[in-house]
Amino acid sequence: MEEKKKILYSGMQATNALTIGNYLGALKNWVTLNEEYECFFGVMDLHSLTVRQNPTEFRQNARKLYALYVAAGLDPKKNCVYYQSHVPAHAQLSWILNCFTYMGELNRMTQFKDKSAKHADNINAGLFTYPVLMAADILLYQTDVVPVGKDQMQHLEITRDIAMRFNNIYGDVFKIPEAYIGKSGARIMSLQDPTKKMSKSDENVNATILLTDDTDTIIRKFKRAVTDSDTQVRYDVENKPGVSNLMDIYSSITGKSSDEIEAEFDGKGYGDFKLAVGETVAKELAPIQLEYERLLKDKEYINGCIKENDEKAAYFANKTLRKAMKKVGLTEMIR
Ligand code: ATP
Ligand code: LTN
Repeated sequence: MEEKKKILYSGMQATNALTIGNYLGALKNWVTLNEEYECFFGVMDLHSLTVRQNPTEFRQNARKLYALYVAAGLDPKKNCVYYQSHVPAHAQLSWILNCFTYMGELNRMTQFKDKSAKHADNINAGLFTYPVLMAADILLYQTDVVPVGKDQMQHLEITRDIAMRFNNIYGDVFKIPEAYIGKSGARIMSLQDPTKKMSKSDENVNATILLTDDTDTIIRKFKRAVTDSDTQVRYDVENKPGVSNLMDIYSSITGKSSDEIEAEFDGKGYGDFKLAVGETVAKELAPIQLEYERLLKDKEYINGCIKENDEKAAYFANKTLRKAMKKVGLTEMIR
């Protein structure tokens, strides 16, 4: 008998355009996992509301994120690629789980502290309960594994704590999810300040490579990338963070080790190296960009995929939601 595939869940917020950090650190890995697991990938638009959005741009960004997921290789016929806000069970379970989460736990979340400092004029309750919604996302699908970056580990821990607390009272309602740490786990740094992570909300356009940047822009940005006064291509995060970051980027795409990269550019200057990194990234992104542009125009296909997968997600999510509602003693609807 064929073994049942394990369930994988992940997603990204639909804010701003994606960078190669999002791609190399998350999306590219998801693509490699989608044969092995039964996958759910959400456009996390409810989470984006924790920061004030321009409604028109926000709607477009969500659509673009969906198209990028698909263009990068998440086949919506094989994976459930859907919109979080289209499945009301997320908000419903989130409310229930809020009542099983302590203020003290949420107060410890570093992302909450960071984001409150960054958006001091809008420290809303959604920002505070963000991890509870994330817990609902994951738990609704009886998820086995969640590929997340280091920055999200704390949120996965709280998800596990909430699930165990609930299960201890009501029996096995939720599967306890595990983190999936990717093989490379590359953390891509800013091209302008290689001690800071590359972030899609960075205001300096030269700090990030967007997935939608054209070849000339990509090569120009790499040329301007901050390095050091040395000339040797050598991996040394401490003393040569800029060069090491470029090596990480190059390695994530080519699969070459740092020794191989050092040998390849031995005796050559930073100019040659930066050009090679730029060309490699541009070549990797070109087919994705082509497919992305095509998909954005093919409204009918994308709409069909969204509808189909929203329904599929809702079917699974509602099963868990109904179970949780029954366990806590909410009265079932009369049909
Ligand atoms: P923002 O700047 O809006 O906070 P972000 O660029 O940091 O966003 P997130 O939406 O927080 O991105 O993350 C989406 C996914 O991309 C997560 O899985 C995260 O771990 C991954 N990711 C984000 N930035 C990087 C990076 N620089 N290197 C590797 N992975 C990254
Ligand atoms: N918080 C995550 C996005 C996110 C997510 C999730 C990731 C929301 N819900 C569930 C994995 C599983 C982020 O900002 N990267």
